[in-house]
Amino acid sequence: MATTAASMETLILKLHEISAVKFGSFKLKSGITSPIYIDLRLIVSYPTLLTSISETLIAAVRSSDATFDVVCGVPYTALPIATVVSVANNIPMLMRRKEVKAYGTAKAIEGVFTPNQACLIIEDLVTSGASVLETAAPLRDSGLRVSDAVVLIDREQGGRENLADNGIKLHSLLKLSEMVGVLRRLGKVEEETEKMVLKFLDENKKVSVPKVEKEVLGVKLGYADRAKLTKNETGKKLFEIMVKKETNLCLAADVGTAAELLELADKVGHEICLLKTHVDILPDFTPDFGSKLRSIADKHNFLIFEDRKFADIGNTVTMQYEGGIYHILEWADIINAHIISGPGIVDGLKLKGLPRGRGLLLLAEMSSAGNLATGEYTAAAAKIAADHSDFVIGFISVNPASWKSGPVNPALIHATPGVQMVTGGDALGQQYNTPYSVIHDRGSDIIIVGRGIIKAANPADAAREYRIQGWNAYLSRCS
Ligand code: S5P
Repeated sequence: MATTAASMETLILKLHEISAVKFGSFKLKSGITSPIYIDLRLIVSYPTLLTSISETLIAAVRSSDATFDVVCGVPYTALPIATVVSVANNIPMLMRRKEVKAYGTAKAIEGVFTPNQACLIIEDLVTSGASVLETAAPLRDSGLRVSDAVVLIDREQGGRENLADNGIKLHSLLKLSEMVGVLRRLGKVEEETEKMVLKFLDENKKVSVPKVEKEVLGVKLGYADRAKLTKNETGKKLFEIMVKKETNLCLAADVGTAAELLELADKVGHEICLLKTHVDILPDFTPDFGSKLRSIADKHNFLIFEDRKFADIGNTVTMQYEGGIYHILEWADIINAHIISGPGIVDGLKLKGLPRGRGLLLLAEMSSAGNLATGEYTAAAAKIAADHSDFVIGFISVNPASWKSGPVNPALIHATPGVQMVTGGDALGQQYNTPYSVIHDRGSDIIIVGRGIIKAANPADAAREYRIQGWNAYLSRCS
């Protein structure tokens, strides 16, 4: 069915007739007072109207370039609309559970789907776009692609832009101003009222995503809550250590010898949640290195992260992880991998690591100038992580707040290298940001600091300073 101006007018008139469009003074969910209120919950009582809204919505999406395999309505008002769309067009539907606590678990989405299917979100009304994002987040966490949302009414208050920032294109049937214009033309509202609504819209063009909804999206969830969402035992333990020791500092222990490394680990162990090694730079490595480091880690309660940056095919990395002279699997709680070779690398590492309760970080971004881990590559890392959330505990990332694929499952952790007290870089392309900017502005969780600590006159004092700065940045992000 093509959407004609006449059919839109009929729809608007009908909505007005059933009092789904009200004029007066209304307090909205976002806190602002509006001279117009739209209540589309009523449409369940008017099956013909519900059918015609559903037909019009699907026609609008079909005339665009959007493609999708399944639909999902934003609970609750859009659920009947999505159901009618699904039944009338034989498109499978998914349901998002609204309970916040179920978020991030397999039960967050009801229905049958396969990873990488595209899901069209259906919504009745968009203001800030927060409700659509709340539904998009668990769909994406479950491995679905979400790039389009269709809505009956766009209140023109920043929703389109907020969704675009999160990689979702908004298809709207009606803009609020157009709707009021039609009602005015047909004599249903006074000129005065129309002016008031237009003035209100002009003054409230941008409604930011409200705080409470950011919390639902995981932006403001604390480490303690996120520990509860984590399926992987190492990921959970990491969050718990961070909370217990009040530290989000990872030491990059890039020192010259194993002896120095063990000494440093013991000196700064109480300040850190994680100690990162490059075991292949240690000339005095011996087979008991792992157990020695392990006992220091147990003494100070930190985890060990071997920054091996696996990059080969699945079969090869299983051998590199377990064998050779380093036997990384034996002593490292956490390892990391590039995704250049595709998801098979995760399957390979998981084969060995998961039975031992280990965790994997994916390199989604890098800190060095001119690196190629950007855009689509970063989005692919997010997708692989969502598909393997039993073993992948998070990412090496640089600016997760800017990811076009939107917020990831809050169970996943972000660890960011390239951190010093002042911005800058080294002579070989490393780029530094401050602890505050990494944790507060860029939405990361862990600062990875190497030379900022190990080259300091007193590494233990420097580690303490980084810990305090990193933790305060986290606290200010939460408040
Ligand atoms: O993109 C990256 C990824 C990593 S893991 N950029 C990095 O710098 N790293 C590692 O973080 C790097 O190998 C080094 O061990 C540490 C940064 O050290 P710093 O001395 O520059 O703080």
